[in-house]
Amino acid sequence: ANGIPEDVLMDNDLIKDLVEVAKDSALLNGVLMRTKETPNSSEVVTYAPFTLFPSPVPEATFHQALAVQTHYNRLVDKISQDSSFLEEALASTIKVDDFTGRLFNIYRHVLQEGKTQSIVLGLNRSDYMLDQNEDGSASLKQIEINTIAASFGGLASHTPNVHRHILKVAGRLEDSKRILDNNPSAGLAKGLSKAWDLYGSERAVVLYLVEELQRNIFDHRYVENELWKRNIPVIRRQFEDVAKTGFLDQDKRLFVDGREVAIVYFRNGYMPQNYTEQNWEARLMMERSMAVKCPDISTHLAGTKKVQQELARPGVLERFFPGEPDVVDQIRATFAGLYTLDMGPEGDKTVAMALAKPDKFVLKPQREGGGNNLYGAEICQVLEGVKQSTERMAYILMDKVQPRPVHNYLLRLGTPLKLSTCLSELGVFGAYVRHGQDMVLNECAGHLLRTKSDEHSDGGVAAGVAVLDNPLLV
Ligand code: GSH
Repeated sequence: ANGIPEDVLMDNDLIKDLVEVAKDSALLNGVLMRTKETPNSSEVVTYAPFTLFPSPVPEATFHQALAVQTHYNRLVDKISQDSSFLEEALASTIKVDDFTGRLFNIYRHVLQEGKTQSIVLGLNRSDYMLDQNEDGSASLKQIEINTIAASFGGLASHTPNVHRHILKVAGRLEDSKRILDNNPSAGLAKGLSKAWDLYGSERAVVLYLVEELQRNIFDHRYVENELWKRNIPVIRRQFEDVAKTGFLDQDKRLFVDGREVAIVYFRNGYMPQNYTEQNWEARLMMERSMAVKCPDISTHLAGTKKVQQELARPGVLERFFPGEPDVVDQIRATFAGLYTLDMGPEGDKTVAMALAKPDKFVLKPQREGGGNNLYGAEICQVLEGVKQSTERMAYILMDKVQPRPVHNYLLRLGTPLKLSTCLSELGVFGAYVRHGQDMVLNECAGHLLRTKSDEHSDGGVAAGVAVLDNPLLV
């Protein structure tokens, strides 16, 4: 039931040759990243980190993940429109978590002022791991859903050819044929261009809201270029640029550097460190504007860990999908155990459970970008400190998903080659556009397999922990 046999993995001469071939293939296929040393220059670039071989993923769970994506799109969108749910779900969190609180203030502001734009564009990625069952089978368990800056769809469109080539050179033509096509670039661009069409102004631009250090620019460029192909103009700006040159006209149209903005595509703004006071004001101005926001503030909030945990309560999914028990079942089947840390007996029970068996759980704060979750002894340390106080409400507790480890080589600039014991995470991209009450686009936009050494408990590609991969269906 495995992917690449151990004797291939242990053939040192072959591996050495393949690594050379692999790096060149990544460069030739445009699986690229800027370097740490020159994050804002494309004069010298490197391959984006990736696995030497694709990793096995059971076919049924792979298709299950793709099939549930359009339901997740609808769920996120429904949550974003349900202000009483968001208010209740996040009430405890925003009391103690300043970042979520500030996002929530913006949300309240635009709610009071009244929404100015009826076009909603969602580009998200639902991430899963495969939990190993006792009988050897695996079940798909959602780790989280990213509703802002869901990345690596661009590069993931180009990794299949790299693995196909490596496998051929390794003498594994049949495996090579099993690598799936994947094109999230096109799927994400389809959502952006649909929303741009609906906005209805040829001159208006798509604004990529980007960070200061732009190592992952090539991932962005693939989607950007899909837009330019359709004659949709794209500009890239930072919060500071919006703060300096941005304004709303009397119809609340957003202008930045003299250009009308049809869509703000946030590839920044998901971490507290992304915000100065000035940046918070710029975010508010964009949220108040007529521009389509990807995501808008309510959709951003729908992606919080606290919302994820509230969704797992009995009856909550039914509230969002009345009369659609099949949809409820499909979504719920992907939930891991999720537990509240709110004050009261239920939260007390969660604390006791976590302290008794910390290795069975993950303690998650309301953070994005990777590397924030707590495991094992850290869970005890942190919980012992906050268990008596409302501070504990900033976290949720989740069952730790235990996937089956697989051997592979992780290729990353500056990291010595070695055989690693690896865990994979399967992401599925979703794209949707709603115009008023009508869902005018709702699609699964492709997948992203990422793999990391089991020495790291947490962290993605951007955080320098995981690397790009492809599924080999087994
Ligand atoms: N700002 C960078 C970009 O837009 O390319 C990185 C954004 C980022 O870290 N996005 C998270 C993600 O998808 C979601 S908030 N991470 C995947 C990974 O790093 O593996």
